Amino acid sequence: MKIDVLTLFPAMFAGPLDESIIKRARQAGLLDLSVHNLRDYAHNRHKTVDDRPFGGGPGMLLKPEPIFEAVEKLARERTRVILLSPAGRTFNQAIARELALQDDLLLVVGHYEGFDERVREHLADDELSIGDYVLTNGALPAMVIIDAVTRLLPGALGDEQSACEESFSHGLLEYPQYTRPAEFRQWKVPEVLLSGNHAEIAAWRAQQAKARTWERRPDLL
Ligand code: 4FV
Repeated sequence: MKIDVLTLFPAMFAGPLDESIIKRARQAGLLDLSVHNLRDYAHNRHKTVDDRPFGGGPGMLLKPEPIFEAVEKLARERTRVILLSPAGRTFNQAIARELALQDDLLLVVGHYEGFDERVREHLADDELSIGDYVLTNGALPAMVIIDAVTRLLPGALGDEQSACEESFSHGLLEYPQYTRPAEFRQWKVPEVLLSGNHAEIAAWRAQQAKARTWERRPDLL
């Protein structure tokens, strides 16, 4: 998969995407990730990428010209251009699975008060929000999406099993899990998990996942 990121803070992407599973996926060629500086597509003396909103109001907006020039240079035929902003559809595991089937994503990171509307109307294929709260900039949302999508790429996770046994994989929260010691400070691991009876273990886990989802996230049911 190829992912390009267009942002005013390329340096923020160094670190979180250079470790562990994402690092291995990049080294294994499963993910080809490139981060581009939007300011490189602003050509006046001050490399201006933002301006005041018409009609007044607080803050600055990202200008259309640098974004259109960058996207038209970086995007290929099958590239899916995605804006990151609080006004987007809320990202979730189903959307992560959807994006993991694409070959090519171009993530346009929001900054300041957001985008000139013509970017949304004439350039974006999709718009995603990682949640109903306002961040200082869209770099973290882009990293969240890159992480959630990359781990779904075939071969990215060591043991394939784990991607399908986790929260949201069946629309439920994950069942409780335990590891050694079987007794810690008099707190014992549920007997059924020590029984070796896989049918009973699977039934207990399914019941626990439903109960936990009902208690904490009935909206998922
Ligand atoms: C955001 C979100 C988000 C809004 C102002 C960046 C900030 C600044 N992006 N999901 N929540 N963006 O808060 O995606 O432009």
